Amino acid sequence: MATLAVLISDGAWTPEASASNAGRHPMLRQITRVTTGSISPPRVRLEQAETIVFASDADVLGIGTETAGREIYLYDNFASSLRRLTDSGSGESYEPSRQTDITHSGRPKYVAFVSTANLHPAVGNPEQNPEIFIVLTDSGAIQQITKTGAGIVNAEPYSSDGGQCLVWRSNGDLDDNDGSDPGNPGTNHSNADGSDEIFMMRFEDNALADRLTTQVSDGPAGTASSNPLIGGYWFPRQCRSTIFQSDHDQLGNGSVGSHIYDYTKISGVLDQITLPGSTGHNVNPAMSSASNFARGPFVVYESDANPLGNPQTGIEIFRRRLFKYELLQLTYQLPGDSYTPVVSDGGGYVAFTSSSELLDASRNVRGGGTPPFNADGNFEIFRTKGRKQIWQITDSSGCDNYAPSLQDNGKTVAFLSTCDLIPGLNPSGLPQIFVYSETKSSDPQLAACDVLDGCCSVSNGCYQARLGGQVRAPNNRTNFPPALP
Ligand SMILES: [Ca+2]
Ligand SMILES: [Ca+2]
Ligand SMILES: [Ca+2]
Ligand SMILES: [Ca+2]
Repeated sequence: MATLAVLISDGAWTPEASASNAGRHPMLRQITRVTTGSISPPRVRLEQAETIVFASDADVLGIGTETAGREIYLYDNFASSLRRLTDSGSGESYEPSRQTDITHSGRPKYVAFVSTANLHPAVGNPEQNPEIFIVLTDSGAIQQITKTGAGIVNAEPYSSDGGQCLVWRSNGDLDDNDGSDPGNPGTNHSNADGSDEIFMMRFEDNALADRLTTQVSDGPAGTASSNPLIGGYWFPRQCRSTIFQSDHDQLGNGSVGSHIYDYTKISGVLDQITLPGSTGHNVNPAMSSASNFARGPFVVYESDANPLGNPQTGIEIFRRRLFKYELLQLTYQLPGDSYTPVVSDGGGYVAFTSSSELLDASRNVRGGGTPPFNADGNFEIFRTKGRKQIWQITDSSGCDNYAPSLQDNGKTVAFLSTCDLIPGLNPSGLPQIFVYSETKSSDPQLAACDVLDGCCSVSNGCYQARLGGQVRAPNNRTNFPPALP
């Protein structure tokens, strides 16, 4: 049972605790109530967090609505309505990216995903292998991006904020960039060996019809590059930087393990985000855009390496500022591990899941309770701001909170939880999607926030995040020299 329920019955939220979040009005909402099946990590739309996309085979739309395979769903975070975007027949659809934003884009909003179905017969997928598709969320029209044969696996699609580019992983041989575009010179890589590589595709027109695909990683058979992302500066919201992880030493500098790389579209150059020549398991990158003040972009990732010379503490979260060579260690605790970070534009907020005790008990903690705050070491959702502040967004035991997704201003965090965070609404402990958000006092959703509807707030007595100081690593920041040539 979630500790939150205990706190409610104890009446532990004091006016003092409420005042600690002056100007912030947190709400915690449960947006699914499935009774069977599974749900994939949610993906929050970046600018306004209007929508949350996920895949599921569960009874998302009510009892009896479970599906044979996974399908893609879109939740309207303002209207609190949910709709299914795919109908995959004998196949299934999964791994959706977030809905694209349209600021400065001229392109329609879409959601990229993987499907083994034959969703666009004019192109066709008779082999029913995993292909990349996009669904235009206003019209419902579906486009098939890849057309590959049996045995080819296309996976992990991720769209740039404005939808101009898509990156994904594939063991296919998909590059068609002849180098004639000086702003996108490409790499001349090919993939006859069928290893897992990262491909970056740019839509050349707003109708999303003309495409140019570049293979940005290059490893031999048996190696894998994965977890691609694409983004970069806010303006012009193009696809400058493709980030990915690889277990192949892409630059031949003696790196061992898994490392994170940055491909620059306008130059065709590959850089290494993690320390060149080092050993470690550096994975699960996420990337922000720059802030409006050109602070960033930032890449966050999890690592068991020890790049700052701290005592080895397991898997911790790091933040690397592109172009500045600045590395920050965001978590540090001997017990427990931290995973799957996501970062706001400008790098201010980072959310992640952790089994550690991360609030410094020697400093003032707002929001009630006494340390330790995660003595049972289950996975809780945390959010940091800079190097000083940390929120423990969930407080639970005997269940897990994981797979956070972050709005680009850092104010909305969607995540999966098997906990009964809103008392009585997840009695069977299935993975459900929850949304933590901070709103204005005038937000009508805050006024309507009712526990029976799946909404907890400070004012209805059901929710308060804890805000405290971070446990700091002895060394938590450094500037590396530019990557070796
Ligand atoms: Ca196919
Ligand atoms: Ca290859
Ligand atoms: Ca640790
Ligand atoms: Ca706990």
